[in-house]
Amino acid sequence: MKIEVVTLFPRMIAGALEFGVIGRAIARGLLSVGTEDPRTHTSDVHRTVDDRPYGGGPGMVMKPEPLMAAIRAAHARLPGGAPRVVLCAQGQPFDQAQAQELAQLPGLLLIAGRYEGIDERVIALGSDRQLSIGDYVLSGGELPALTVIDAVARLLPGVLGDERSSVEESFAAGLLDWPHYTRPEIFEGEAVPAVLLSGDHAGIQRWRLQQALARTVHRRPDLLRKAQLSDQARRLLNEIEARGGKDRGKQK
Ligand code: 4F9
Repeated sequence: MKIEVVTLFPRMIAGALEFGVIGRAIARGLLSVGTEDPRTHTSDVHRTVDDRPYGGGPGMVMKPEPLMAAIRAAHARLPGGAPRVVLCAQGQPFDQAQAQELAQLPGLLLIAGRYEGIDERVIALGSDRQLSIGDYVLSGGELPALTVIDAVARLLPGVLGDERSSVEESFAAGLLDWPHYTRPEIFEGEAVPAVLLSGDHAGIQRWRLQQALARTVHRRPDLLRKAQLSDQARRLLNEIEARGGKDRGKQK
């Protein structure tokens, strides 16, 4: 997959992608991420990329000409039909379903704004959709662009060990994760749940699913509406709801 990011801070993108699973995916050629800086598309001595808002008010707006030129230059390096996505708080919520959709594509263009925003005509003429990573205001679209890249990249074939992705897809898809433990068996007086030491594989799977369901019921009940639950998960969920939150305080 090829991704391009239009940004005034290309080193923010390149630097963050050097590490871990994603850094390795890029090194192995499973993914490439390029950048295009609108400042390189200016011709005045000050290399101006922003201007005052029509109508007045505080802050500056990204001016359209250099931004549009950068979008066109970056888009031309991608396979045909790559969507041009603006990261902004006004966009559609970005979620795992969106990540899965984007991960099917050969190319993706991400547009990260700075200042108070970008000229609305660039959104109309130079983008295909807008995505938000959450309801908070940031200093720019770079961290949201990196968030999208990370979520998409880990879905690409070969980026993760197959084992984890298949577990997530079928077993507890759309639920919060279950608790994890490693050695020592007792840490600061707290023991690992006995079932995890039992060697009873089916019992362990049941416990993990039960924990994932209970956490989701208590912390993010909104997620349950979208989750695709197996028959076993349905049964466990009914038991949890019948207990009526009795196990709420037990496991944070
Ligand atoms: C972008 C916030 C996407 C949330 C970009 C200021 C943003 C954002 N999701 N805030 N610039």
